Amino acid sequence: MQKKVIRIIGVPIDLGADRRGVDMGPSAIRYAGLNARLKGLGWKVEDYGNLEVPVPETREIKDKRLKYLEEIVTINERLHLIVSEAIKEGVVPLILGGDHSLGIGTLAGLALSEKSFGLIWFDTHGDYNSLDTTESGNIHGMPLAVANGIGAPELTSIGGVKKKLREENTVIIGAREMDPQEKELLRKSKITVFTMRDIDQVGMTEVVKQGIKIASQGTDGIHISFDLDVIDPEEAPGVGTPVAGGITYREAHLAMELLADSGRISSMDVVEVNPILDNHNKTAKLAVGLICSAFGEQIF
Ligand code: 4U7
Ligand code: MN
Ligand code: MN
Ligand code: MN
Repeated sequence: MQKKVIRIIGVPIDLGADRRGVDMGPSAIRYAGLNARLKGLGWKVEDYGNLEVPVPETREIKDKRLKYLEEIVTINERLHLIVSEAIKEGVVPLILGGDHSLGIGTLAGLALSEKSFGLIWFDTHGDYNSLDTTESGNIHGMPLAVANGIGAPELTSIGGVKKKLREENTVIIGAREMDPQEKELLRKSKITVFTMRDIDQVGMTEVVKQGIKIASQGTDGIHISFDLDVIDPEEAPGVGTPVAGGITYREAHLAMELLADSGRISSMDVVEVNPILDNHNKTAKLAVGLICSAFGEQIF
């Protein structure tokens, strides 16, 4: 990987998760020393600061199937322009969440570029709910579907009506909890899903190698969307939606190290860190470690 510029963009949003504290994620991750560590790796770090995001107490839920839709549209409209500008300038956007609804803006921003990107989505969840399949109405459970053109038109049209991802170059890693109808919807797509069972059976190395291969075919780079809840809650207690049986600390690092070796990382989202549920910023520190592994830190 050529060492150049990383642009950090904080998105302190928890509207997509219906208020769970993940709005404090960007602060917690910066507090854990992100900028200095990246500089230590030889990157030039431009911190864009945080986007302005309203707090839920000042807003009302208008549609229970799409909570805080208007606000989430506004934020992602802004985010997609910032991400697309970064790509145009040849800098690496690193988006700190915040809940995963910001993935809508990131992917829309990447899709505006003339380059094409594969996508590796590390998550416990499929994030593939539509407004017909969602049981919660929380938009952070929808970004992958939205990027694939499925969902509320207000969301799918951010950055234009075309699809924002290439299904055949899209991979989910670490899945272990999906809603029944969400599963059906995802099975109809060409997205590749590596579940926890796959990781148990063949190992993280094999899963990530296959993932990189799939995300690389015919693309110019790979976007990583990393939901910290993919990691086991023992190691990452500070997440919006903890679910037992996740990947280990080392499996997570190994995945980032293999991706760094591929030299193909174009951009990254790090989402769902919840400092309220965390244990002395453990999860934010882990997030910083993983970002550093993805951007070239080596053990030896
Ligand atoms: B995350 C859920 F019902 N599927 O839609 C939903 F289980 O970004 C969870 O991956 C979504 O953390 C989790 O609300 C969204 C639920
Ligand atoms: Mn997610
Ligand atoms: Mn998740
Ligand atoms: Mn859940």
